[in-house]
Amino acid sequence: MRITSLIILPICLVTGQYTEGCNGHEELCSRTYNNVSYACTHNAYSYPPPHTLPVLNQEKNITQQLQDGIRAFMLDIVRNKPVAAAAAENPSSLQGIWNTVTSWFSPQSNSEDPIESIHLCHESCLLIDKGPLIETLITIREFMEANPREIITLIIENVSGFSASQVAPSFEQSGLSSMALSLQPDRFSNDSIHLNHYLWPTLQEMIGSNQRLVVFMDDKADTSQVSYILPEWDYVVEIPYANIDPVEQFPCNQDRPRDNIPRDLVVMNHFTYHRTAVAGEDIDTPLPASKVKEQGYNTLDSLTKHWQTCQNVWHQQVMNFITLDYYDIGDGAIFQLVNQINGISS
Ligand SMILES: *[C@@H]1O[C@H](CO)[C@@H](O)[C@H](O)[C@H]1NC(C)=O
Ligand SMILES: *[C@@H]1O[C@H](CO)[C@@H](O)[C@H](O)[C@H]1NC(C)=O
Ligand SMILES: *[C@@H]1O[C@H](CO)[C@@H](O)[C@H](O)[C@H]1NC(C)=O
Ligand SMILES: CC(=O)N[C@H]1CO[C@H](CO)[C@@H](O)[C@@H]1O
Repeated sequence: MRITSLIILPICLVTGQYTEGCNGHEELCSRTYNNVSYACTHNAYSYPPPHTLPVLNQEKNITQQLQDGIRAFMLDIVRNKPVAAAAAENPSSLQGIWNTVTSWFSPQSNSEDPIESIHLCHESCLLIDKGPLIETLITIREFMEANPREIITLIIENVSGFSASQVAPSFEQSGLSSMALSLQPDRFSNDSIHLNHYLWPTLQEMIGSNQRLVVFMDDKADTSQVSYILPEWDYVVEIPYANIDPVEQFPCNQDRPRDNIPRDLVVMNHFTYHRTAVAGEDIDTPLPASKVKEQGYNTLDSLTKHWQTCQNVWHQQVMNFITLDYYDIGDGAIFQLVNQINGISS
């Protein structure tokens, strides 16, 4: 008897909290990947510490985000570059001066190793540096292994312009690449509306084949080199993200790419920036959590209003990635909206 309980304990530890349905709901199993809405965090890695600088977009770490139900993550990858190289960049612009100053204080790696040099940072690695991308990928891999019925999406902003081949080793060594979806040439189909229309698998198919991770990258994706790093703008459009507080009505127009051709998936950005003029230049910083709360941006009311407007603009196309700063503010409204979009009652 004692032995039985000793054996059960470790099994319990590795068993995840999400054990039924597809992304937690039976109703979603037969839906295609692009016909589902997912809760998404903007700059998912930008959580404390540091606590006080105006660079944060989240309060919770990635583990907590996963446990709370976030299923899509926007991640910025930046070269953690040697001091001299950083200082030599754009020396005359305000951004260049900023880069130079920050580079003096930034703990820099001289490594050219792709795994060591690709960090999760916001523009510069001084103010916020969440370490090598691979560390966060390992966190995600551990969650996905413990929760084998969950579908996760990564939207990577390639700030430093890494090649897909440079990014791939982090995925391979974290163990995530084996779970990443590659697209099959015979599943492309031309509808007259969407560019590159793909017959996405259902969530159940993704779970069955254990291809449960979808990776998009905004720049330099090259599927002939790395099949699972998908070019974001072939399949995804984003509505405007540069919304300056105070926002009366969040916009829904197609912002990126600006070709007015719909894609299979839509990012509904719903976060704001605080704008300060410094020496004639506008500096936009994420709105602090206290302000997000005060302005009610993350309430169900604000989110629903925005979503309804977008539904009209997008002729009922599903808003796939509901993207927030400080998703934990708003009493879980992001999850309520996602469930509503997905037609889940509770
Ligand atoms: C999306 O899912 C809903 C609910 O199952 C279904 O009615 C609708 O036809 C699906 N749309 C597409 C484009 O597959
Ligand atoms: C993430 O945050 C939670 C609290 O929200 C904490 O318990 C946990 O230790 C943190 N994990 C890591 C890896 O820092
Ligand atoms: C879709 O359109 C592209 C370009 O117009 C064409 O090359 C391709 O063969 C078409 N695919 C199908 C399945 O008809
Ligand atoms: C969104 C973003 O920062 N994209 C950058 C990716 O890398 C290229 C090449 O360096 C830049 O031109 C883009 O601005």
